[in-house]
Parts: sequence; C-alpha cells; structure tokens
Amino acid sequence: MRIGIVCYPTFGGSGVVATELGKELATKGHEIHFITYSQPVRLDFFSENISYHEVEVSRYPLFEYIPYESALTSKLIDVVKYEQLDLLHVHYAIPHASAAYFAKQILAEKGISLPFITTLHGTDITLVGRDASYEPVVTFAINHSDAVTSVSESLKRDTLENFAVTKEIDVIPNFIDLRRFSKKPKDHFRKAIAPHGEKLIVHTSNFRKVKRVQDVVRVFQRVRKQIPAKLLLIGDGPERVEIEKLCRELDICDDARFLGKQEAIEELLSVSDLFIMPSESESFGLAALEAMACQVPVITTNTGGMPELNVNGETGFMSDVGDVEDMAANAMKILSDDDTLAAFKKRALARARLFDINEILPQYESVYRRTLQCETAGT
Ligand code: GMT
Repeated sequence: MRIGIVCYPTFGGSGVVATELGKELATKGHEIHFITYSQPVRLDFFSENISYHEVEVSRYPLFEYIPYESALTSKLIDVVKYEQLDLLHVHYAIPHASAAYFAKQILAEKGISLPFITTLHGTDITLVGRDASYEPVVTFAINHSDAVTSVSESLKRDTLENFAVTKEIDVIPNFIDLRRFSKKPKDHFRKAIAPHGEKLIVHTSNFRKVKRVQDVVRVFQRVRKQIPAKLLLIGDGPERVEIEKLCRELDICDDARFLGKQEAIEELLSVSDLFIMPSESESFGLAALEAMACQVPVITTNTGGMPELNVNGETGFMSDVGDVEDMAANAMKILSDDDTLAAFKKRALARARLFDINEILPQYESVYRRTLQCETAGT
C-alpha cells in the first residue's frame, strides 16, 4: 500500500508511535510518506520505501497566527495526487484529522478518493480536544474519519464520554520494537552515574504539567533517605525551571541529573532500576512501556490507560495521582532487595513482550485493508 502518515515530528509519544509504525510498515514493503513540518526525530535511517514531505508555511505580516492547517491540507493534496497514495493515517486529532477531512473533500472534486484513518493518542482528547475552542472541530473530524483507532480502552471511553462521537473506534494499543528496546550491556554508564552501587531511578517525559515531574522528585527524596540512589531526569519542557527549584529546595541536587533530550534512551534505561511516571493523566504511557522492555519496573499512577499496561504488584505498582508517600513506599518495596528487584524486572519484560510491534502492526494493516475495501464498495 502507499500510505501517507501525518504526525508531530517531536519526541512526544504520538510522533514516536507514528514514526515507528511507518518504519516497520516500510520494512514490510509498504511505501510510506511522512508529511509534517520537520523531520521526525525517530526517522533516523534511510529506507527506499520511506519519503519525507515537509509542510512549509509561508509567513506574511498579516498572520499573527500561522495558518498551519491550510498549509498542511495543501501539502496533503499535493502528496496524495502526485504520489498516488491509497490512504492517509493521521496521528493526533488536532489539526491533522480536520486537515485530512478538508483534503479529502478537495480531492473528491478532482475525482480522487482519499480514505483517512485517525489515531487518537491522548491529550488530543483528554486535555486539548475537550477545550471549547477545538471540540466541535474534533468531534466532526472524528465522525468523518473513515476509521478511528485509539491507543487504549481508557482513551476510547474518554472519547465516547466527552464527545458526541458516533463512529466506531478500534482500540490498537501502542507497541514496542524489542530489537531496539532491550537491555544493553552498558555497565560503564552505570559505573559513571552510580559509582558506589547506588540504585538508579529514571524518569523521561516532555516536562509538561500533566507529567507531574515534581512528584518524581518528591518520591526520590523519600527513597534516597532509606536507599542510596541516583535520579536521572530525561527530557525537557516548560516545567524544567520549577523542577530544578524543587531539587534545590529538597537538597537533592548532588544525586539528581538533568540529561535533557536523549536519542539513545534505551541505553540509559538499560542501566536503570526503576522508572517513575506520576502523570495526572496518561492515555497509554509509552515511556513506561519502553522502560519495561529494557527490564525496568515502573511506578505509575492508576489513571487513564496505565492499568492496561502496568500490572499492580507484578510489573511495578500503581498509586493515586499525587500520592507520593504511597509511590515512595512502593518504590522501596521493589528496591529493597536484589531478588525482589530481579523478579520485578523479569515480569516487566514479560509484560512488554505482549506489546511487541510484530503483534500490533497487523492490526493496523487490517484496519487499512478494511478501510480500502469500504472505499471501493462505496460504503
Ligand atoms: O505525553 C504527552 O504529552 C505526549 C503525547 C503525544 O500525543 O505525543 O502522548 C500521548 O500519546 C502517547 C502515544 O500514544 C501515549 O503513550 C501517552 O500516554 C499520551 N499522553 C497523555 O495521554 C498525557
């Protein structure tokens, strides 16, 4: 199939899922066209089946706000027409689904059919999409997508509860490439970061409010009182300054390191003992799955799609949002002795294997085939 993939090109989960999906579809022989405003961060290799089309937005003094959606729509029309795409798969509803809908209408006038699939990722529904400034457009674009998928049962429920959506939603969970995300022999990293055998606690995110990174710091401060430990904070974002301030207030700066945005995240996960994801809301928690694949147990909240990934007491523990005492107590249970830690690590990996990309990718291919059949049958 010739498939156009529209996504955000950044480190965010939806862009990562879209890029990894496109890469794997390409290795299976599909022709993949990424369409976005800059090279996706995970699009880091050459494949004869992958092309990248940049959406260029011309600036004009009149535009206080750049009309990205119009530029994206025009680009979609161009790529679909000249690359003869069979379908579009858009990741994150805003503004990708409405741009795809508009492109579809314009192409129909030219006698070109363009089915499009929308994958809902999380904040496009739970946070941003519900805002009155976007809701009517999101609802319309979801209902007029040719197929809709969501990355967890929880996100599907949220969508049906908060939007007047009548379209069927297929749940296809996020996935992991176990060739890349596996425990790597990186002991020299561990020696450099934790020279005295300290336990390594890790967090990765975009440091937005919804991630509650300050809770990671609070949990770490409690754990460190009992167990020698170091904290790795990976990523960057708007809360960074506040998080640094809290580290200073709690006097843990000597044991906490801010590593910024990292590409080879699997190498750092490989030497970590525990991952903390205290998010306010998380439709799936891809970063936790990446950790589990590298044999790192996870402490998460029990919101959103987390219970579909993290098995309480087996692959880690779940707590209520903000309950840092409970998170710290659970962290200490996992880290208290080597046998317990080893058992959690083993079970985390076993659970991650259920989300192997090779199991999940055929589910997307099946949605593509079904969508194309409906389009051909005119239903
Ligand atoms: O977590 C973020 O803020 C990024 C966001 C995105 O859309 O890029 O992530 C969402 O999509 C990921 C991939 O499907 C999910 O694993 C994350 O749980 C989800 N984030 C939230 O729901 C907050």
